[in-house]
Amino acid sequence: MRFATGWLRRAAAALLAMVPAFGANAADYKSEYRLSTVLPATFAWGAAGERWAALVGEKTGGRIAIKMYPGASLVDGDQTREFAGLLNGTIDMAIGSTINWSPQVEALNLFSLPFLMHDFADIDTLTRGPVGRELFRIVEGRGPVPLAWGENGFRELSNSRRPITSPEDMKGLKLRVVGSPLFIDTMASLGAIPVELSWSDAKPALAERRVDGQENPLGIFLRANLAGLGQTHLTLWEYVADPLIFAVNREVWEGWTPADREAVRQAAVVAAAENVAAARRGLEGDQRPLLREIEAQGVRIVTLDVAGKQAFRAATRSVYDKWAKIIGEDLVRRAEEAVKH
Ligand code: X2X
Repeated sequence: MRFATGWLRRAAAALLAMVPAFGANAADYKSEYRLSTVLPATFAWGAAGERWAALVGEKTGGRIAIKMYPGASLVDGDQTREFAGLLNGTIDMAIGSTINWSPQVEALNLFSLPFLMHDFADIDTLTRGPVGRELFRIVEGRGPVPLAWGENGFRELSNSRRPITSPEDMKGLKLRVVGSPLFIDTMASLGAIPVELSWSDAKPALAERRVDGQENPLGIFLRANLAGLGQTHLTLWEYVADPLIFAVNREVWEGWTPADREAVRQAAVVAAAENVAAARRGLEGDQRPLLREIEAQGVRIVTLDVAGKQAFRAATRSVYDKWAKIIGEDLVRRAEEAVKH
């Protein structure tokens, strides 16, 4: 450019340096960025956190040093406040469950609509397609920068009392749930008594038989040894699944150079893809070897077929309809269309 010579160019550079997005300077980086997860590295979720941190360290030559805080410890273990922490800067980065964030981001209740998704392919269709992009726009509109979808998994039902094959079997069972009031509605519609507890409170409550049952992905059921806490009946019903979101606090993000942001994003994409694979390990195909491991812990497994699930679907239909309105009917209809078999 003809005029952009000498003092003019220097003045422009000085001006740009005053704008934080352009002036991000590695010298101003924090010595530690705090990454929140609910589960520790012995679970696929926490392992994903460690992996994300390690990859970011590698890709940024150690400029961005991340420390993982499992147990949602940055918000005193109250996982439903994790999103708020990510907004107000108590948390710099998180791998958060859509369930735990849904009290603040109502659209994320989508994945908790009973029996919306049937299989892993359905989860992928939603997270990797236009619905997932719309949800990221919604999260981003609230502040945090979402980077990639990970996975906790389909949530299966366990209890210490009896095999559950129909909604009648759930009558009067005290079931631990977390997060959104949607779970309270769902369990109540099935005749159970929902009890809201964070994960850290759930295990002692199960051990002391203050609650009869819970729902969680099978990898968690196995590795947390819930069978050892008396959870010896398991029903495979795939009623909801919770994808995880890799995200960064907005101010933290804007404080990084564009190259470092790109490094963090790429690291999230790699760690998230590995996380999805790890969350599904042993649960794909006909054999599903993880089920044998669970049975070896002394657990009796009931597998519901399509007809078996139908009674649960019918019993929870009014909850589905009520929450479709809260989530946004348009988004729900688009999701339904995308996973139609
Ligand atoms: O608390 C749970 O059940 C867990 C670990 O699965 C979540 O954070 C949603």
